[in-house]
Amino acid sequence: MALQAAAFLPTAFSISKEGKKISATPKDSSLFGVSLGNFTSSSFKINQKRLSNGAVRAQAVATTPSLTTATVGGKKTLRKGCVVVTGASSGLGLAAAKALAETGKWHVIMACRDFLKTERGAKSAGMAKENYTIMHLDLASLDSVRQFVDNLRRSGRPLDVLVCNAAVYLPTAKEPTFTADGFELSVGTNHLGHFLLSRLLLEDLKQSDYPSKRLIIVGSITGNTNTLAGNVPPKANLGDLRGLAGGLNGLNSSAMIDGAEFDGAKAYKDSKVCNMLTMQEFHRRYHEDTGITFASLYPGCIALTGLFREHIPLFRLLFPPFQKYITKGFVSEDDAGKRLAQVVSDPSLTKSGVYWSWNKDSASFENQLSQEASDADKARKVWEVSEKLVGLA
Ligand code: LMG
Ligand code: NDP
Ligand code: PMR
Repeated sequence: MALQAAAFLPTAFSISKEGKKISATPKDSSLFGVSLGNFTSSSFKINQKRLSNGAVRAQAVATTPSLTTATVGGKKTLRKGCVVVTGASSGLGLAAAKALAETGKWHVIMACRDFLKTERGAKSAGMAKENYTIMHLDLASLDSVRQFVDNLRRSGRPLDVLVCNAAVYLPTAKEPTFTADGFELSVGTNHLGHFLLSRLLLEDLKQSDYPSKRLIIVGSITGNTNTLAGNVPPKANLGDLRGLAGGLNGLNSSAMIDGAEFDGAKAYKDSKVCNMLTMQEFHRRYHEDTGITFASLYPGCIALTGLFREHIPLFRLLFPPFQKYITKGFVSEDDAGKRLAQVVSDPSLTKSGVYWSWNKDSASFENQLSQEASDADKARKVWEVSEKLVGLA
């Protein structure tokens, strides 16, 4: 379905709030099908740059957000946005894929390790065939991550938004298990697999001409020790990263980031801290130059997803009512999916470096991360050690 340029208008404007550059390749003096003649010159600066391929790229920097007189350029239409969602076979990822597909403005690449499960999920969510593509990705294998990136490039689809959503949680495991590359499975999948994926796909995001390019990494309250939930033992703590630096292999190094004894629940929470630190490090390194929005979020407690499949049956029985009636932090998959979809495409959520949460009325707000999850020095170290582990440095 064609996308009307009007859909992008608020995006273009709110970008200006961040002083962010947006780019387009206008054939005439229009920006995404909107005649530039409608903008007052005081509010837009157009810098024309000649690119290496000879094309002219206009960088429009809006300086005021209140351009209400702009009109849509009649017949002009735009392509759909293309979003990759990892772990879209169930839970939050599937619900977000559904919410995005339903808008008709997005083509969702469902990046999953289980094709049939994903296909069934998409069907039962009522997703129309033309709105999604399933592509194989096993985050517990760096080869698979590289293969996925190749396949995506070969598909010829642009990449406008990447959502790092997949995760495993192994709270009852007594012993660590490992990825194909020998990393403890939860940090290996949730953090290192996504780290390589997002580093490689940054290039593709840079090349996209979409008005609001985003890289989203799903975080969680349980990794934040400035909250009650983050204080339920075992608490997240990356320590001095000695286990991560040793490769998390459980042989000549600990399977835990902090070098301590294996604890599956802690490994998950640690992985979420890495996710939130990585988002901020991306922001510091690349936001200004690329205009890409980097964001993380806590979508609420989606107590009925597959995330808890490894937990004891009693937990799975009590956890949903506990969250619904006691903490009141419960959110349905559908509602959580809409929240993630907002972070993907809502024109008002273009601010970069933010950890989004939602209040009781389901309104989004910029949340505060814990001290460790916002420690810039630790973020840099996690980045540098992770680079080595995934073969980027
Ligand atoms: C650890 O166990 C593991 O050791 C570790 O390996 C790892 O798996 C980790 O984070 C994962 O879990 C931790 C956990 C096990 O223990 C704790 O969290 C310690 C406290 C446990 C105490 C549980 C019971 C009391 C709950 C009180 C909550 C405070 C509010 C008061 C409420 C009073 C309620 C009567 O714990 C569990 O697995 C238990 C799971 C926790 C869910 C709590 C459920 C409790 C409440 C049940 C209420 C249900 C419904 C009410 C709805 C009404 C419906 C009309
Ligand atoms: P689900 O278990 O429903 O979804 C997790 C997804 O990750 C599944 O699609 C799963 O695929 C996929 N996955 C796991 N391992 C791999 C792998 N090696 N390669 C590719 N995909 C993989 O859980 P949720 O929807 O709850 O979790 C989604 C995100 O939300 C996670 O990042 C989680 O940390 C976060 N979150 C969840 C909360 C909650 O309350 N549920 C709260 C806060 C954050 P498969 O189907 O093949 O197993
Ligand atoms: Mg928690 C406001 C209170 C709150 C919220 C929002 C969550 C979210 N939890 C809260 C409170 C509590 N939890 C309390 C008081 C307890 C002690 C009974 C408690 C326990 C608890 C356990 C055992 N909670 C858990 C577990 C898990 O195994 C889950 C976990 O830690 O996964 C890593 C979990 C969660 N609580 C949450 C959320 C969102 C989770 C799981 C999902 C996640 O972080 O991704």
